[in-house]
Amino acid sequence: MERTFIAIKPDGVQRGLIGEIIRRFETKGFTLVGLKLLNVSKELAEAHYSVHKERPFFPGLVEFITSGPVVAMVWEGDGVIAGARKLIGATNPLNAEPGTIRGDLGANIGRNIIHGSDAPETAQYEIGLWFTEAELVNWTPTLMPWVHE
Ligand code: IDP
Ligand code: MG
Repeated sequence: MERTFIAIKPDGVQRGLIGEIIRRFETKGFTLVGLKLLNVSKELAEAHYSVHKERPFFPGLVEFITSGPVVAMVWEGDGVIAGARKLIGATNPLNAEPGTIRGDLGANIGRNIIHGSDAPETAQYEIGLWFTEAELVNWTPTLMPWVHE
């Protein structure tokens, strides 16, 4: 089963969107296997966004992600990496389709509410960066036969 790393950024937490966002992943049929609320250190933020370290928005991005609590999650499911990106929508909420999290809930690229891994290698790196193995729960929801044939 595929796993992906999802984070509700400080704007999503401050705006009271935690429940709304988790609901969308749950009702889609993905399985929550890791969850924690934390203040992100500068080191973790820089490691998480290391691919963007040469970009002009990098310092502001690190400052933003460390500015308040973040909800870090791991979700599991068939095709969950690409599927979560679909639920999340385009990076700029102004271009994100209605029906997506960013399309429905966001209005600015610097406040786009949520992060999702963009590929299998990224998901593996990010899950290992944010969670220990002991923090991840292996379980199968009893409703699974009604989600997957
Ligand atoms: P993604 O979050 O959709 O994968 P990335 O291109 O990986 O988008 O960028 C990572 C994050 O960096 C974005 O979610 C957003 O918070 C921030 N970001 C990206 N481009 C810009 C920009 O042009 N201005 C400000 N922030 C940006
Ligand atoms: Mg990205």
